[in-house]
Amino acid sequence: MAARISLTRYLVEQQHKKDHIPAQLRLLLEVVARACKSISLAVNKGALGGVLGAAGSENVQGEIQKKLDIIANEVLIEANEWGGHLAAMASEEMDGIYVVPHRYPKGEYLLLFDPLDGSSNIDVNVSIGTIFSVLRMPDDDRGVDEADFLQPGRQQVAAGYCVFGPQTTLVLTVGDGVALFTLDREQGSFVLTEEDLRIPADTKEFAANMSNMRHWDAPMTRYIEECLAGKDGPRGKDFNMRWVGSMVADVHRILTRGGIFLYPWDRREPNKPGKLRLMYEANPMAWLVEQAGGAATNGRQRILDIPPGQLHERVSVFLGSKHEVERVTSYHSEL
Ligand code: AHM
Ligand code: MG
Repeated sequence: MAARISLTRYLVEQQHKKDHIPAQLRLLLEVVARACKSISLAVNKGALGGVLGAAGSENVQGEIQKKLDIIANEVLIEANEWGGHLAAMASEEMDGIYVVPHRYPKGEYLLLFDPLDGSSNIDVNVSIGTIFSVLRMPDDDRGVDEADFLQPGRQQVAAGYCVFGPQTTLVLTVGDGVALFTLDREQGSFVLTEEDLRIPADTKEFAANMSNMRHWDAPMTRYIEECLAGKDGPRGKDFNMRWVGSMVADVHRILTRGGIFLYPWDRREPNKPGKLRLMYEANPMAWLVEQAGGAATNGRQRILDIPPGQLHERVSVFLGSKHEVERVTSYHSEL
């Protein structure tokens, strides 16, 4: 029987292979994985752990926070603040950045996360997850501030997510392909179960919240209408639709069997470029998808090239199978 490869062993081997995972980054990723294990346990307890329902507060974006949003945020902060690998953290659930307190050693990395993605699915027992992104502190010796985080996604040094579904799976890239680890609950460790995930360039499956269709712009409407026209339409093939409503779960399906995920701008809030967040959701997912041979754009440009203007910036997202993302992106440039 082949030896089981733990997350630690995978990271050590990556370090030897490429020398691009410094010890601090390896520690950081192991701590994030450990935090994901704790969140997974809380998620699994559900009503028995008193973790379901609303927390009675709103985040900086005016969204109602669930108890698990706050629990997951605290777990990630407490796990990561003392290890000496981080300078600061930023989260979808916090207004500003969280600078590592002076009593702890300061590291050279920045961690960003959506602690609990798919909040609307928590109470209905549907897959949810944690998304994370790691940047390096820019080279200078002043204190850390929000501007240090405003780096384009192509500068990420690690990105990943953990899905809490029928299995708990951690999906990770450090810039050398995408690896998938499954949580062995008895052993309490993440075990490598798939290496080098690849997204097929073509697909017949799309993921979009179709209830928003009447609010979309012309390129998005055209793309979906052509998919819906099926075999008799311009695409000449029937499309299937899947929409979980948790980006982690929808992207996980795409990394597993292909597909395209679309969350476009819509005219109800014309000044908002999209619903999803660039730094906590779009960037890490875009890098994972690119590392698996797919593509990710905002309809006009590669997501990883967008210079962020602010921490909680929103963005339109088109990602997944390369030929489909290229198609919907080309429709935007024809406007
Ligand atoms: P969240 O991070 O607060 O859970 O919001 C992000 C989620 C994504 O996971 C998902 O793709 C999207 O919001 C679904 O939103 P909607 O149901 O409004 O279409
Ligand atoms: Mg989210």
